[in-house]
Amino acid sequence: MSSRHERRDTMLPLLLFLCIIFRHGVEASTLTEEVVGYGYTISTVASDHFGKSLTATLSLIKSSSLHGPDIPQLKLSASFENKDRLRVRITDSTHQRWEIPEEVIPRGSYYPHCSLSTKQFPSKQEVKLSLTIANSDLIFSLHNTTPFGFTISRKSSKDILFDTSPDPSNPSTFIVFKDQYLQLSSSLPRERASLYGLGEHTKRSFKLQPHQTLTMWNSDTFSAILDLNLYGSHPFYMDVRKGSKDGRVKSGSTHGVLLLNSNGMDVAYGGDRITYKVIGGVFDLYFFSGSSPELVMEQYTELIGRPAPMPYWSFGFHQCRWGYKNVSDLKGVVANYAKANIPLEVMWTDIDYMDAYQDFTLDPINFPLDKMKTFVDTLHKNGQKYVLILDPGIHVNQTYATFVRGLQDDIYIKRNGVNYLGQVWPGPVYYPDFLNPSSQKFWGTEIKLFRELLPFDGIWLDMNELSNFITSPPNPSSSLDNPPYKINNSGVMQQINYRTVPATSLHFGNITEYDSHNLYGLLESKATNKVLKDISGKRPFILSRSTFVSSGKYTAHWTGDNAATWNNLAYSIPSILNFGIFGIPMVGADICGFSGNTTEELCRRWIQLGAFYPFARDHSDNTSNRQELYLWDSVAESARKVLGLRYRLLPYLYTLMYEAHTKGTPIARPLFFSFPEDVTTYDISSQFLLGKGVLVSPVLKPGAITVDAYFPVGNWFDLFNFSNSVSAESGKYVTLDAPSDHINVHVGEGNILAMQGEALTTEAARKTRFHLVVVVSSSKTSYGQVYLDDGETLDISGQNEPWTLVSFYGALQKNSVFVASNVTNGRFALDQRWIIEKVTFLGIPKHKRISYMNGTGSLKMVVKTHNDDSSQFVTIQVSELSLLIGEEFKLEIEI
Ligand code: MIG
Repeated sequence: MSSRHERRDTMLPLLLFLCIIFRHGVEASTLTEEVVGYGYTISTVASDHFGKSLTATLSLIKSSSLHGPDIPQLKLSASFENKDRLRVRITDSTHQRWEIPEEVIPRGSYYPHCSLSTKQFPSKQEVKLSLTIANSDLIFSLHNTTPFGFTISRKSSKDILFDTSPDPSNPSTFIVFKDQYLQLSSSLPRERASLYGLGEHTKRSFKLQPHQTLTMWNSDTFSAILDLNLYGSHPFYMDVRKGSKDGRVKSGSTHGVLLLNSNGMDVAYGGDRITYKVIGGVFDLYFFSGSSPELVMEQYTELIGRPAPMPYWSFGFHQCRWGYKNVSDLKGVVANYAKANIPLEVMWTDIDYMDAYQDFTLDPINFPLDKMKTFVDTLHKNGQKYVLILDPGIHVNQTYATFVRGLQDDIYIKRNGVNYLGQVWPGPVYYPDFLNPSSQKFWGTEIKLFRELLPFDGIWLDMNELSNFITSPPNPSSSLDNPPYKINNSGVMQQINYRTVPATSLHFGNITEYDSHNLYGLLESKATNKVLKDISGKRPFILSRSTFVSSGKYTAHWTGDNAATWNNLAYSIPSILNFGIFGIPMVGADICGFSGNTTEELCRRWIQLGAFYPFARDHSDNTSNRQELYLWDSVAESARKVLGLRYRLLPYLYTLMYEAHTKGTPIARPLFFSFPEDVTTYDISSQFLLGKGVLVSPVLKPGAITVDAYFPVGNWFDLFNFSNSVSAESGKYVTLDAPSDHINVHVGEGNILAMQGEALTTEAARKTRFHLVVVVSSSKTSYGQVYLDDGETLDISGQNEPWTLVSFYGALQKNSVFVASNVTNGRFALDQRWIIEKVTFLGIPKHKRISYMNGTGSLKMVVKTHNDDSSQFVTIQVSELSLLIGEEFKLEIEI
C-alpha cells in the first residue's frame, strides 16, 4: 500500500512554488488588462412600514467580461433581524441563485417583513439613506455614489465597522456580481482593527496578519502546512477594535461579520481592507453588534445554533493511533495506562479495525467481533469508552451489504447520470449524498446494525471534505469543474476538483457539488448526530474533521494532520482558539503530533499543553513511532501531574461546556475575552484562558525551562500549588520558571473554581468531594459556577431532567472573608450527596494580619493559614468541611 502522505510531502513544496509564481502572474495581468467589474448604481429604494428593512435595486454601470458576464440587475436588502443582528443580502434581482437551504442551516425566514413602500432616493450625489432601529447600536447606510456602496456603523461611537464605499481609483473595491465571481470589499481602520477567524487554516498567529489570502474550500490537506485551506470553511470573523484617539471608541469594542455562503472563496486581508472573492451563491452578510467578544459569540451562535452539549466522559483523556495491529495491541495500551497510573478514558480505533477498510465491518483476523466485543465490554466495566472511525466512501463491492443497501436506496452522489466513482482507502468508492433525505435512513440503518454488534460510544468522522485519492478530469462542457476565477485551493490554483469529488457532481435535487462542497462534513455530522440520538437516547459524541458554519451544533473537531514538531505544538493554540470562535468549542490537536516521530521532550511539553485542550487526545500516524504517554518515564510523570489537574478541573470544564451550549462562549478563549480593554492581549497566540480565569502558559520551545508569559491586570495564583503568585497592577510580561515537568497554569482574581479529586476515569473523579478555590479581589466580588447533571442526558437543562446549577460568590470584607452559594434545582446534587470538603481562599493581602479566625455557624472545620515569606498573600485553607453542594450555604472566616 502506498502512503499518500509520503507522496504529498514530496509534491507539496513543488506545487506551492509553482503556485506562488502563478499567483503573481495573475495579479499583474489583472492590472494591465481589463478590470473585473465596474460596479452598480442604485435605481430604486423601498422600505417597510416598521423601518426595520430596506430594499434597493441596483443596476450595472458597465459590463466587463473577465470571469464571465455581469448580472445586470441586483437586489439588495438590509434588515434588522433583532437588535444585535443586521443582515445585508445582495443577489440577482430576477433569477434565483444557490443559497444554503434552510433545512441545512435553519435560520428563520425574515424576508420580506411586510409590504414595502417605495422611496425616492434623494437625487443629489453622495447622499445616503440610513436604517436603524431604536434599541440597536448598528446603523446601515446606503450611499448613492457611483458606484454605490454601503456602510455599517455604530450609533454609540460612530465607529465605522464595515465600509464598502468604492475607491474610484481602485476597481478592486467595487462590488462585482457575476454568475461565478462575486466580489465585495470593505475598508478597515488598519491601526485599530484586529481580525480573528476566517478558517480553517493553520496559522502562526491567532490574529490575522495583513497581506494574506484566506481560501475557503474544504480540503484534505495536511494541517501541518501553514495558511492553506484545510478541512472546514468558516467565513466568519470577529473584529476587536482598539480605542479611537478622540476617545469615542473604547478598546475592546467588538463586532462579528459572517458571510453565509457555501461556495469556494478567497478572502484577501490587507490590513486596511478585506475583500471577498467568491465563486458562487449570493452575498448574505450578517453583522453582530457585540460589543464584547462574549456577546458576539452569543449573537453569532444564536443565528447558527449553539454548540452541542458534550458527554461528561468526553472531557477525559483519549488515546488513539493509526496502526494499532490487533485487539491484544489495544488491550496492551489500556493495561499500560492503568499500570502507569495515567488516566485513560477513551480508547479509539482508526481504519485498522475494518475489513478491507469497509465501514461497518471488522477485520476477521486482527479485530474479530468476539474479541472486540469482550474488549469493549471490559472498557465499559472499567468506566472507559470506545470510539471508532468511519469514512464516508463506501467500497464498491457487490458482496458488501452496506454498499448494496446504498445502491438499493440510491443515495450515492452522481455525475454524468451515474454514481460518481472515487478512490479512497478501500479502493473504488461511492459517496453517500447527505443532501438526499434517504441517506439519513441508510446511514441510520448501517450505524444501528453495527452498534448492535459492537456497542461503541462515539463516532469519529474522517475524510469528509470530501477526500478522494484521485482527481477526475474536468467536464469540458461545464464551467463548474473549471471556473473562470481560480481560488487558491490547497495551493493548486488550477483545480477546485483536486483530490475531491468533482464540482459537476450532483446531489439530491440537482444541487451541484460546486455549490454544496463545503457542506458535506456538516451534513454528515448532522446525520450522524441524529442517528446516535435516536439509537442511544443519550448525548452523542462525534468528532468530525470537516466542518462548516453551524457544525458545532452536532460535533466536536480536531485540527487534523499536524506534525510532531515544536512549531506544530505552537500552532495548535491559534487553531483551537479559532474553533472556539467558529462555535465549535470542543476541539483539540493531536497530542504529541500526528506525523513524524515525536521526541520525549516534545511529547512531554505537548501533554502539558494538551491536558488543557478542551478535547484531549493523543494520536499518531501509522508510519511514526508509538507515542502513548507511558512510553517515557518523564512523559508519564508529567502526564500524571497535568492530567491530574485536568481531572480536578473536570467540573469546571464541564460547566464551561454548559456555558458554551447555553451562550456560545468558547471553552478555550483568547485573553481578550476576559480583558478586552487590554490591547496587548490582541496579539497573544502562545497562551489562552480556560473560561474566564484559568490562564495556561505553556512552554513551546525545545530546551526552554522558563516561559515569558503575559499577565493581564490582577493577582494570579499557580493552580498546582497556589503559591508562585504574579501580581500585575496593569498587564505585564513575566518570565516564569517552567522546569521540564511543569506547565504554568494560573487562576486569576475574581474567580471561584469548583474542583474535584483526581482519578483514573471521569466516573471515579465524579465520586470525589469538591474543593472550592476562591480567589478574592480587592475590586470586585468573586464569582464562579458549577453545572451538574448525569453527564449524558440528551436534553441538557431540560425541564424534566435532573440537574443542578450552583453559583458561588465571595469577597474579602473588612474583618472577614466569605464564600456563599445560590442553588437552582438542588435536588439532583443532594441526591448524589456531593459534598464540599475544602475551601481555599487565595489573594488575601499579607497586611491583613490574621488575628482570629473562625467560621460562622456550627460548621465543623479546620482552618489553617499558609504564610509564604516570598509572597504578598496569605492563603486560608478550610478543610474537613461537609457542606452539601446542593444546599445554599455561607462560609465566613473572621480575619
Ligand atoms: O488518509 O484514518 O486525519 O487522523 O489517522 C489519512 C487514517 C486518513 C486522516 C486523519 C487521521 C487518520 C488517518 N486519516
